[in-house]
Amino acid sequence: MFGDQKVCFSGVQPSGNLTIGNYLGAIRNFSEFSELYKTFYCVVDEHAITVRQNPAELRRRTYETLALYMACGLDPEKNTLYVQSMVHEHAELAWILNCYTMFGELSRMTQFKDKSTKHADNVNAGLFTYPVLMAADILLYQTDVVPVGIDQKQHVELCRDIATRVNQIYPDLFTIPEPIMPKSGKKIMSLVEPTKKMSKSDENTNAVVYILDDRDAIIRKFKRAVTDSGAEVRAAEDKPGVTNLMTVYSCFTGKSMEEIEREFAGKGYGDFKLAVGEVTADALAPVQKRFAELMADKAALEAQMKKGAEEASYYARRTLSKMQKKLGFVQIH
Ligand code: AQP
Repeated sequence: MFGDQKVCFSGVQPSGNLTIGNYLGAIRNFSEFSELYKTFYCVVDEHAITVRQNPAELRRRTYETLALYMACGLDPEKNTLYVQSMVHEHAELAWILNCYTMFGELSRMTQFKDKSTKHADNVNAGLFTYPVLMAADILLYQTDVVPVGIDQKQHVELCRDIATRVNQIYPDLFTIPEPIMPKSGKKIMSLVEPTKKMSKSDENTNAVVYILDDRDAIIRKFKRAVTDSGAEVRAAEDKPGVTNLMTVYSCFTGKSMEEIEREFAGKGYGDFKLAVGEVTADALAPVQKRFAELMADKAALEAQMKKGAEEASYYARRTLSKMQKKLGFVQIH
């Protein structure tokens, strides 16, 4: 909370082209908080460099991610939209919080285990302390709620533990945040390996539907999606492929799993996959159109980055300086 206003914070890494997982699990849900909360939505470029990035691509995706926030309905007048590396307080608070985070806690993070296996040649300290930077992102704004997909829940829980530990020493320094996940779409799975999360950094582009994929690519990818044995459109634990496609269909149409089962009773996977592709393409078309308009005006995006960073810094500075004072850092005004 800042004063009597509740705060919502979330972020997306510009570590690849954004997927329908990022959209359904996170970004699509951001705008519902705009009216009731003070909202901060950040492009977390500092998180992205925990894995090697091509600088030109990182720069391009940073603009694109900000433009996608707006294309997905976030009004910059009602939401603070900004880029993490432009607000230096994030990195500064992260250093301090590193000193309140235990090695054992970080070792238990499943994302670290997964990413250190995937990038075995570059298991850097940043990959290990990634959740501490995320805790700083959240705590700087005295955040009450963090809308995220389920893969980030463990990191928000660690953030709560860190904040509680600091508050035990310095009472009421941080608001303790809650993760908020959508009822449907909190974990969209890969189209090729449906037991694995859909990820923007997946090298197999057929496994992933990107928010900016054109209609033909979307329909083709869903047509080729791995389904399960049998031909019935039915959600079940032993049918992860079909269940995932039903989840996507449900997210875009608002229909329940039962309604979808009834709609496709007696029809084969072919009809169903085409329908999933079509509703996805229809839903993304207006986002893509708005995105193209926004990307055509780079100067406006840069002005937004500047304005957003100034707004965010105002709040971030207050929390950081409070923490520094408590720690005994000399402050000269
Ligand atoms: N497959 C998914 N289903 C639902 N939600 C998802 N999110 C990510 N993948 C899915 C949510 O999107 C938000 C932004 O994610 P991120 O950029 O912070 O990083 P991530 O969670 O590591 O996402 P990716 O796409 O898998 O990125 P890479 O490949 O770079 O690691 C978060 O709220 C996340 O939960």
